[in-house]
Amino acid sequence: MVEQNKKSIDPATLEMIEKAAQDKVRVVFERADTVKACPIGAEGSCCSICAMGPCRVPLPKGKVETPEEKKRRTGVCGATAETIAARNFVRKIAAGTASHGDHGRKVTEIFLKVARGEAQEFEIKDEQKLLQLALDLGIQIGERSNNEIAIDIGEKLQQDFGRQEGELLFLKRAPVKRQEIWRKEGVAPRGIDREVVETMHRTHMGVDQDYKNLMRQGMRAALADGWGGSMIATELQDILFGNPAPVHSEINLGVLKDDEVNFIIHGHEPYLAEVLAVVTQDPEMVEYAKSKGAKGINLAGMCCTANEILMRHGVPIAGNFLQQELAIVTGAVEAMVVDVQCIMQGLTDVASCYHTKIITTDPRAHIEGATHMEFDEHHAIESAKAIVLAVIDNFPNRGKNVRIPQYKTDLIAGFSHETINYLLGGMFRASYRPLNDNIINGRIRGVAGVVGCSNARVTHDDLHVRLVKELIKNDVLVLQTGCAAMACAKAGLMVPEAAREFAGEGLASVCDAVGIPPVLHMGACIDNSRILVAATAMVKDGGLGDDISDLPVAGAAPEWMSEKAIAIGQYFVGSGVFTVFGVTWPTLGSKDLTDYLFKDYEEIYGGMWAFEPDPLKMAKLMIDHIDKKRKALGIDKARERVLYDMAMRRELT
Ligand code: XCC
Repeated sequence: MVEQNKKSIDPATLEMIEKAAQDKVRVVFERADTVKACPIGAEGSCCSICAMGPCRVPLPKGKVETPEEKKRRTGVCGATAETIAARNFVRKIAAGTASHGDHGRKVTEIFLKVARGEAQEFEIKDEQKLLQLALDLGIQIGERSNNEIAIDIGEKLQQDFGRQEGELLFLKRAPVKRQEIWRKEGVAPRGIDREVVETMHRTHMGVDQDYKNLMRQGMRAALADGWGGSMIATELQDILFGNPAPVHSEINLGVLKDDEVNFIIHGHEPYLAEVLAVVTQDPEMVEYAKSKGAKGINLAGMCCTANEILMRHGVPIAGNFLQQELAIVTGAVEAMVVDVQCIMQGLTDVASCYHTKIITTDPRAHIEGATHMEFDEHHAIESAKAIVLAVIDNFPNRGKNVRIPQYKTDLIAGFSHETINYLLGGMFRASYRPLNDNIINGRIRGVAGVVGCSNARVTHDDLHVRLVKELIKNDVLVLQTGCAAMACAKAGLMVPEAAREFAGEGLASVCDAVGIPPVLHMGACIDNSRILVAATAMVKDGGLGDDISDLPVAGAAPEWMSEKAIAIGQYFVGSGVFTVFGVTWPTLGSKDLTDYLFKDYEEIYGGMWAFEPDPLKMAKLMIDHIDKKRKALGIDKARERVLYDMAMRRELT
């Protein structure tokens, strides 16, 4: 149980937990106290895939197991702890890949509808990225219109979902050496859906019963996420809605307004949110809000939908995953409009204590007790307006029990791969050269991706912030997505001034020169694919080895909770990145499997998993790995450079 004052480091969150208690409203933090996590399930030792079980095969605590005892630790069918933990683990990967894959599929469908003129209220916003992608995919450009090119792109990428043979198209983007590893290991994904289906088949009772072979399929499914579903989603969203560029905004519950209609959009898929960003500014809608006594309409985001519209429109963020119910507890939210993923079912219960409406908008995600108003992309503006009107109509129902915590922080977001390229290299010679040079000369020690969720089993935001502060203090440039990015933004790490305040001298000097924060917001979790692209660009720029596994980089998800996080971690490991997770580790019930993922993987993939709940120890593991890679590259000495400070210069003259 997390102590009351240790539930979060965020003052806005703590204030609203207190208000929830006063209002006698049950929120996630309280449920986490009363619902105990199952220790056997947590270590992957419960098999529930057939009705002879569930069979529980936990690792005996406090004693060393004899080989005979280990042999007898099986389910009714004889499945070993290894097989059971591996099945559970790869099923998590399949669910994560399915979630990102289904997101990517829907983007592709909308992209095609737009190109075919069937969704006329959307248009292709980023021509440059469209043409670049056409070149990458070998699609003819010539005199053809953007829509004609887009149809070819959409149809070609759509085949990746149902492809039965061959390889996903974007695998070719990876360094050649990486592609060879995937082929040698037999883990190059064929089709996104095929890998998910095969994972489900192979984990059915009595199919694949060799944990290494199960993990091979798990790897193939995970790579189908990172280099498939997620990458397709990011690419096509950028083309359709615009490639993110640096944008200023604000974050935390303090972005809610006393005198305006507060409208929160929550979830992951950005189509409706894109339209809302425009429709809520519509003078007709603003007038309507005024007619109901409000001064205007205040759109704010939650979770990854928030990241999407932050990156492209600068829409402020109300908070991350664990703050979704707390936003309602303010009493100031007219509606929370949701799409898919990470939407707590507890929302409707909390909303019933205030005037807030929960509006579901996606046919795949209904919630009992919510109002369903389906978003129709064929009539995007009309259906968005219907939602906005319903939200405004709820403003007069706002009660007196309103308290908006007065905490919000400035941030700069919008660091897509292309933006980093321009910022580092300049408009006319965009490249990663300056980043590679600064890594080689030691000003930047390495690069870390710190991503993932918030989790009510640990102190909210605390692990993210402590880990990231430790990394930047040690000159590690940090790239972020998801709820992790929001935690660090709230802590003030995503403004350029943070470089001088928190970063080591080397990193701070580079940030000053380029004008960037030491912690870069790269978008939603689907946009972790941007980190793969950035890492590949570093390899291709030269001087840092010839594969992602040669780079002085590491990844972490210190407060992870979702199955998508496991899929993401696995595809980073499979792409050659050392990746550390906190909170809990879902294969601890099998030592053999855990050793395989933590140790043997390094031999096979050059990247491996680790588990470390303490953020400072986690930072140490990551920095040690970065230093190991620097040493292998022969650039470890560069860090011990002599700095000519003012006193030394005076001595010389
Ligand atoms: Fe969900 Fe993406 Fe996790 Fe946040 S970080 S809790 S998955 S919203 Ni993706």
